[in-house]
Amino acid sequence: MLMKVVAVFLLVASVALGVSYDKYTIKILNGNPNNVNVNSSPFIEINEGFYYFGQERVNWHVADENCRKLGSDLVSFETAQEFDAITEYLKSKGERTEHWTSGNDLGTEGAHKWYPSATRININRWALNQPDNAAGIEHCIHIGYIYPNSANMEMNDRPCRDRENSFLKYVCEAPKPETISIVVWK
Ligand SMILES: [Ca+2]
Ligand SMILES: [Ca+2]
Repeated sequence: MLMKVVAVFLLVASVALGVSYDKYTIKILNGNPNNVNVNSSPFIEINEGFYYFGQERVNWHVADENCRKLGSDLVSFETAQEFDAITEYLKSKGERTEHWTSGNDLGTEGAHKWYPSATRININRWALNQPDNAAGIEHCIHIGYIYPNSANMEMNDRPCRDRENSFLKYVCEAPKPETISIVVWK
């Protein structure tokens, strides 16, 4: 009888020990909370996002290809704060030229979305009377000083390609970094 009790006790003890700790504990955090030194070149960190400013003047499709070659996409401004951070950066560099974003209504006329997330563009940073789909051929969105008297950079739709005003610089946005920490008992 005593032997049986001891055997049961040992069994319970071993089960208890077996679940008392995990050999590995994995934790995934957004961003780089421990400020680990990361080489993000050629992307520049602005407000916790990483961006590349393409200097060649190309049509929207080539700009999109160039960003994807870098493992990124044309920039999507999900928030007004992100838009303001990037335009402030360009301003600080004395940059007044126009840049392509990922925004377009190539899928459905009038339904302007960011690409490739297909989320509606809902920031209020359009230039006056834009997007106007002028001549029925403007389906890609860029930022710049749209009118001669524009005080700030704003958004406008333009022909994506094949027109003399379809060749612009561009902004790429890298995927958001995540930090994975692994705690190991050794
Ligand atoms: Ca973004
Ligand atoms: Ca327009």
